[in-house]
Amino acid sequence: MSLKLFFAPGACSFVPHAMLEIAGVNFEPAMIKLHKGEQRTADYLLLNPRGQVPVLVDEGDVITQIVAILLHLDAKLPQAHIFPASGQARTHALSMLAWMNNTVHPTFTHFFMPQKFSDDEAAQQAMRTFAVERYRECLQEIEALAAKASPWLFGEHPGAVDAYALTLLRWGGYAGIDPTTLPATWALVQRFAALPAVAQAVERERLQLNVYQAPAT
Ligand SMILES: N[C@@H](CCC(=O)N[C@@H](CS)C(=O)NCC(=O)O)C(=O)O
Repeated sequence: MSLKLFFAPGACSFVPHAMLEIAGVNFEPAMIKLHKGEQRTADYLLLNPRGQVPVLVDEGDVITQIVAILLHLDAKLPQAHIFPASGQARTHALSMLAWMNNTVHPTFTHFFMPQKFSDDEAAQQAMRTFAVERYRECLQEIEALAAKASPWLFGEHPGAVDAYALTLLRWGGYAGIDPTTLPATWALVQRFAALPAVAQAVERERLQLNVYQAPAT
């Protein structure tokens, strides 16, 4: 098996990164430094013309988009329990993953990279302010789910949705949202990060879980 994952520290690529570690398979981690623009080098654009992580290369086949990568890995590595195997739990886990990827994630992008949506500085500032409030609402929705975790968001195995919850809660810190104000998610995320396999991905990405900085008084 030849698997290579292109990831960036702290980015959404953490989700497949953590899942590959949980699966316990050999894979080649390839770090892309987004702040250095490595996603826009000619070589990387040949791989993914959209200039984004994650990219999974499986036996030479290039796969982009988190949802597709995770479904591919889930079929290939059932021992990882990336999603519940069947039934309602699987359906609802996929529904939550889709929402995280198509709504929560882009809401953060409107805060973090407003320049992708407008070249008007005043509009960018307004967008950031608006997006933070929408993002807070999204995290509160995840918090309601985390409050019912037993013990993970979708059952007995830690899965992709737990990993995405970690990434999204962590990003909230950059948006000025204190993760400890979302106690069920914060507890879940800390538990997830402490799993020995996940800790490998956290270590490789040098992730600090709580990046929130209280405003100076
Ligand atoms: N819909 C894509 C989103 C990927 C994405 O937004 N990746 C971000 C990191 S979280 C990225 O590579 N950003 C770099 C850039 O846009 O320059 C997916 O599901 O894979």
